[in-house]
Amino acid sequence: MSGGLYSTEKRDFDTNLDLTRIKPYGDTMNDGKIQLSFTLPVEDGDKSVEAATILAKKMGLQEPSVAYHKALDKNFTFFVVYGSVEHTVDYTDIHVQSVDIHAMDMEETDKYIKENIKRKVIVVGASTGTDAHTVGIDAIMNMKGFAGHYGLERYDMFETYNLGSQVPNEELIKKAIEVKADVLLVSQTVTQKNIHIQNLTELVELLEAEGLRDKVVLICGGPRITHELAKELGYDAGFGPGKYADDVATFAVTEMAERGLV
Ligand code: B12
Repeated sequence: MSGGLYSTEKRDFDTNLDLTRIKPYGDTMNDGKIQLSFTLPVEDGDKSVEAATILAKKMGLQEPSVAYHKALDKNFTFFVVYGSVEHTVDYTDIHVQSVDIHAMDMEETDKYIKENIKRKVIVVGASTGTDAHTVGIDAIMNMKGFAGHYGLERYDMFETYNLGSQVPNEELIKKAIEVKADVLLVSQTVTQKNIHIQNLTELVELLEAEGLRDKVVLICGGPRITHELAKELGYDAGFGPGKYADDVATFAVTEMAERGLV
């Protein structure tokens, strides 16, 4: 995207910008200003404000100031701290793996399926493990879709099964076998204690044990899922925020056609 927000070319609106040494932007270029929030397990008051300031200094923030603090209850206080970071990042030296496709729209994808797969594509999706967040998987699958992008249920050429949330991996696999799924969609929102890695890895292992891994297109998604992480965990692709049914549908059907899963 030449000249766009993510361009690595020199931008001319601020001559102080050096993409080999970027810093957070607050009010002026390179001021390094950031804001962070956290909770301390102590009573609200001058002493806990000082504790928050010391903590921010120890984290490397220059001139930290507590902009906001509020008692959550007697023994817990929430803080918002402002300060500057010294560190810089060489933006020109960053290379990330992402799904490199031009997303087709709904009509184009339906046409692609009719011409290349010649039957309906069967999709089973769920939020797995203990994860109760459904909005992400619904955004991809539901008829009405999300942010102006229709979900897979609306496509003529997808047959979809959205199993909802807190679905054990075994149940997802059982459904996949029952309906002869071509594509499995897994949503993981909660990442505390790396529970998403555990759930996602377990699913790959179970699919391998059932001899199913190579027979399906396996896709995961969620707010902290990157394509790189998904590939590392043995998935075909991973989609995070800003990705919609169009991206997922395009990837799934082109992957099926390329792998001869027709
Ligand atoms: C709504 C919500 C809830 C609701 C969920 C209701 C529901 N039916 O979904 C309720 C209240 C139940 C809930 C509960 C909890 N929540 Co909650 N919740 C949220 C909240 C506010 C919004 C999430 C959301 O709907 N986002 C909108 C969707 C559209 O975004 P998305 O999921 O990222 O989806 C997009 C992409 O990621 C991608 N995508 C997502 N899934 C998939 C799947 C596939 C296959 C593909 C291809 C793409 C894809 O496509 C989507 C569209 O672009 C977030 C905070 C926030 N503002 O994000 C916290 C948040 C996710 N929750 C959090 C937590 C901690 C919890 C609880 C543990 C709280 C508690 N202590 O009880 C519980 C967990 C319950 C459980 N067992 O899972 C944390 C997670 C922190 C972490 N890193 O793990 C967050 C970030 C809040 C926070 N700041 O602490 N939560």
